[in-house]
Amino acid sequence: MRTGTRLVGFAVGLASIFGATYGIGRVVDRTPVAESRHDGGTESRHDSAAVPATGEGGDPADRIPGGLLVSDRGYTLDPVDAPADEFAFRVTGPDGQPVTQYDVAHDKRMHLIVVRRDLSGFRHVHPDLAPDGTWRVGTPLAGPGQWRAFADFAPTGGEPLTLGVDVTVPGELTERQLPTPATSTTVDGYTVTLTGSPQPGRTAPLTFTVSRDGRPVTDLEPYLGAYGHLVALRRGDLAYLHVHPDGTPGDGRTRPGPAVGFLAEVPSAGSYRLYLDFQHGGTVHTAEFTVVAGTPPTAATPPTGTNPSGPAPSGGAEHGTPGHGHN
Ligand SMILES: [Cu+2]
Repeated sequence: MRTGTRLVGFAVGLASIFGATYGIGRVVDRTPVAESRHDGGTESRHDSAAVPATGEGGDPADRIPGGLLVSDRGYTLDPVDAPADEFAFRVTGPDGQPVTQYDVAHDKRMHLIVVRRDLSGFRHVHPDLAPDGTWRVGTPLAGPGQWRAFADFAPTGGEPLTLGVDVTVPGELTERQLPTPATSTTVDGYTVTLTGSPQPGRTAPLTFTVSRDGRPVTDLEPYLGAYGHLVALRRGDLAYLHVHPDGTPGDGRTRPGPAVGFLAEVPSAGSYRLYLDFQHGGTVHTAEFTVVAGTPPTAATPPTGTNPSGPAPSGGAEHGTPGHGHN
């Protein structure tokens, strides 16, 4: 464990709650901060680079879902000290040096996802790379808690990777219950409904339908090269699944809403939290759903038939309600 002098005292309360995790606070700075720069990079697209680094091959690490390892295939996620309003990290490569060359995937060279261990507080941001290999972004950590930070990237010359690290933000912790499974949610005035159900070990379609004020939204804007960007996290260990859209803008068949389709495969039965980023009106919105994998697919009811009065439990999900704690 790293030295975390600012965690003294705070760690006492957390230790009993998160016995299996380790916290790091502001780690000791080891490198002078280089001036951050915006760099669009080469905008080569990697839509076809959909294969996660894990999940194939004979290496034991290949069978582990993404995001569970802080170090994999010689690459290590390494948070560095930063001002309170920033989050900063590096990725060190097989040679022990910070990686400075990254391929663009989904329009960006680095996708940073953060979420509390209780699956609240999800943010998906894009840091800026300094010449010395330090990534910096205005901190996405919205308050106290035990957070997980995922770096989703493809080092030039290497395979795509998602590494994860725990980060503790000191303060009074209020653990949130995982919302119950539902097929409809609202965010920023939009109603998003979900049809389909993730199935362990095989690919299943997930379709999100976006409406606003009772009308289908048909002018979604491309975000990260798609009309939606979906991350799924497994309850219990926060295994990370970056799910890829079924179709891309301009391919002749993919329309800008109201439906946004994905093909998803989850590694096991259990509860997952889905985070759908979509852009409309120049703003990115995130719709969140709790789903239980391993239950029969929900009926493909048209979105207009959805009860707007609130989250309706999906059929067959009752035995997977939060609090069961099986994984
Ligand atoms: Cu991203």
